[in-house]
Amino acid sequence: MAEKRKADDAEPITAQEPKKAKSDGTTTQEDPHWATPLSSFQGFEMIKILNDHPKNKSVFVHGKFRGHEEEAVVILEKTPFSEETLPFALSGETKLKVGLKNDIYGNYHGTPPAQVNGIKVSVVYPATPKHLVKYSQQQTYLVQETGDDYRNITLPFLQAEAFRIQWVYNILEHKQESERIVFEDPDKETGFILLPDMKWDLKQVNDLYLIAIVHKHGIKSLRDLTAEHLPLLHNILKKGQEAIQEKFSIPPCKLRIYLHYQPSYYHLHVHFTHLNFDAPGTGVERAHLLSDVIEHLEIMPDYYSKKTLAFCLRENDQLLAEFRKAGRV
Ligand code: GTA
Repeated sequence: MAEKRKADDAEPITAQEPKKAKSDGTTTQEDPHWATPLSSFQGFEMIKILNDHPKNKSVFVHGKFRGHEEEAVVILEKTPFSEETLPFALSGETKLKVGLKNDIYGNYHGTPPAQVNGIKVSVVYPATPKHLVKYSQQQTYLVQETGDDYRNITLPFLQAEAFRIQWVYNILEHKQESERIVFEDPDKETGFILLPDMKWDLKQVNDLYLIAIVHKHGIKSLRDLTAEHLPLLHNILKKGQEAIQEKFSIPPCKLRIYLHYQPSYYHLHVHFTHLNFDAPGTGVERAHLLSDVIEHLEIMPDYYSKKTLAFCLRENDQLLAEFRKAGRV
């Protein structure tokens, strides 16, 4: 019998005991049906397009699998070209259908061979109502959160409503994605794991996206950082840059290294993206460069408990309702 997850994804963000998970991704009879990796979209029934980004060539779809009650969010994204795959695209195997031919100008519809025709697929299954809100197109509003707003409005809300971070514990305990780890410093205070972000398919370095997840538990976000965390932050910056240079030959001057505020997952992590890649969440209302964070804490040890931080909230975001209730938006 399939295990039914709570409709609400909420889980306390502190002091939770990580649940057990298998390291090899295999499943057993007792596992819920959704624990098995998908091999196709057989039986998928689309309910709604939640969001659509023609510029990024991605679409966010809400759906279900026939015969199962859990809902899913599927993200489909066309992948960039790379130097390695271009020879396959520009070969006799790519069939061309002429759309327009005028003097020296031509437009065609091309059907390239399978190896260059892949799409990136991300699936959240079972998806909760909070995931549907997160991936839906909505009006956004800029909020100016003071230190007091954080303590009085945001923090109590987070403690009750944050997204599950079981996936983070699975990585830190080498129960999942261990084969993908690029670098690990196991120190309990200053250590971290650097690995490819879920959004990167590792096919080409021009959209490189890695995350460094700290080993230390209990640092929820930028707001919790003080000068006490400077050794941790310096360590992530230095060793993260070195590891990326060594493994992907990308120098520090080609990396954008930042934290999100607000993040979606309240266990401290740092994003490393290629400077040429316009990754989601790099706008001034969300991304905080790690080098700036370090400098702010060096100048003022409790900077982030005092600083007013701006971020966007979406119309259906419960936190926006809390800010409205408090007359802060
Ligand atoms: N390796 O299991 C995981 C995993 N999960 C569950 C999340 N991440 C994971 N990485 C690994 N394994 O960059 C990654 C996320 C994200 C980071 C958490 O951890 O990909 P954050 O806490 O600051 O949260 O970072 P963030 O950035 O909001 O999360 P997310 O999911 O990236 O959403 C941000 C927005 O980006 C979304 O609202 C959506 O508009 C867009 N987006 C999300 N996923 C995709 C996608 N696959 N393709 C395109 N756009 C996307």
